[in-house]
Amino acid sequence: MPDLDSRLRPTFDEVLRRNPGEREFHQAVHEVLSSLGPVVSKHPEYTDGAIIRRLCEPERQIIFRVPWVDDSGQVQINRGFRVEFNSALGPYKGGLRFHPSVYLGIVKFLGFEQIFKNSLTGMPIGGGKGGSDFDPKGRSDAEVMRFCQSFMTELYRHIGEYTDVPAGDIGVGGREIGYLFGQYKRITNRYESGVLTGKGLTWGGSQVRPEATGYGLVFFVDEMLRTRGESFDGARVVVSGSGNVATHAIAKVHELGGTVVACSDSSGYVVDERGIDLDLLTEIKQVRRGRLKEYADAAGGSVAFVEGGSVWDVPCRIALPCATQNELDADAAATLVGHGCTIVAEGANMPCTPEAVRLLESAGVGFAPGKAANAGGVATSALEMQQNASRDSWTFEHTEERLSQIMRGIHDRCLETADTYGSPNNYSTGANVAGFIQVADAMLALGVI
Ligand code: NDP
Ligand code: 2IT
Repeated sequence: MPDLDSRLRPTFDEVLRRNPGEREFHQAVHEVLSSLGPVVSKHPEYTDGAIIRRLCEPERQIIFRVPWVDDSGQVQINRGFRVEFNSALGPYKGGLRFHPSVYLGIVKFLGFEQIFKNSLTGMPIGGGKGGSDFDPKGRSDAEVMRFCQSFMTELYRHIGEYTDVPAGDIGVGGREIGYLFGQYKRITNRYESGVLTGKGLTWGGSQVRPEATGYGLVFFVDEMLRTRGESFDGARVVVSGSGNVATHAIAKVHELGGTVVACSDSSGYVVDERGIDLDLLTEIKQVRRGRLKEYADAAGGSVAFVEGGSVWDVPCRIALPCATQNELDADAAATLVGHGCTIVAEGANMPCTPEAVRLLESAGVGFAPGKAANAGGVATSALEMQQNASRDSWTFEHTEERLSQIMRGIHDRCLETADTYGSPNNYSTGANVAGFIQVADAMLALGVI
């Protein structure tokens, strides 16, 4: 990792010492600190008040056992997490991830990113994240329900509409939020809609929340294109993943005139030169919870499934990584550059390795970091909280317009801040600095807590 400003190095060393083995958390902290040198030069009060040191230490970390009984009567034990990272701007807010790779380092990296992302949205939400090493793949609905009920039986005491408001992430969608909300309601005897977001439309959910992260990502890229005098019209796009974020990103790219020619899952990728057929993809991945290979089997003809390959080998002008952390490394970045890619925007959280980001930026590729480009999901969660608090529900059109304005606002704020802090056109610097300053100022105002 390249060296940090000498005033920030001791803070990073402290993070390394206090959080041994949490590689992804170290990576996320380093990435933010690497932008803050010019900020501490301009604002010594942030170092004097130990703001950055405090930001790197979660306010609260909860780890718990999640026992449940599978369909064959066996007792299964998973580990549950909720890291309540920072509440200077509002109640902790961030998703829950159910994936076998989840451990404290993943939850902390996601919670840390969430602080700055949520700040960038301009909404009153702090940062948190949670999840479990539970693997929903191949589990029946009844097993997922029993797991969610057991998970909430511990989590309920830590959350609340004014305290901490979880939502979905990898492996957690509408089905899981339903089971979680049901158990919360039962235990507390409260219909507290604002305690979770990503709810169904008939029980307190918001229009556009399922679509929001993918749509928001594409609105952000549309704005990047506009600053270059370009548009999605005729653009060849590659998206990784085929879950919630990927699916809705594909839909919006197609609506704006681009063509997504490839997408992936953890087993491989498909190339469909006619453009990914969203109805087919949704039926296989979201409805049947099947594998992407079935897309190629069903589409037949010229559609290829490449088992175990890298989707970044497929030439494109715009690349949208929407699967998971560190999925796009320096080799993939070099391949993209070689193929003439001009924009990489992160729908996932931290999908590009630091080496990939350096390579892309030095090659002049427009790079949008996740904490800015994928903020549409949590921003629409905040709109869901707003609707719950006022017992109102807005139309699809109104909510999508709000999302679009928020994403275009984040885009402009990144560029203006990058300019002010001496890194014109650098979206990473803009996002880190703009996200940081708002939280830092609130922390200063609230005293040493
Ligand atoms: P889903 O569970 O709906 O989809 C995840 C997709 O990524 C699947 O296609 C999955 O493949 C693939 N994937 C997951 N883990 C891996 C892995 N280790 N290697 C390769 N592929 C993998 O999750 P989401 O779409 O909600 O989340 C995707 C990303 O977007 C995550 O980084 C998440 O943190 C981020 N994000 C999500 C938001 C939301 O609102 N949902 C908001 C902002 C960011 P398979 O089916 O084979 O597992
Ligand atoms: O990473 C993210 O921003 C999310 N998974 C969404 C969080 C939320 O609270 O909607």
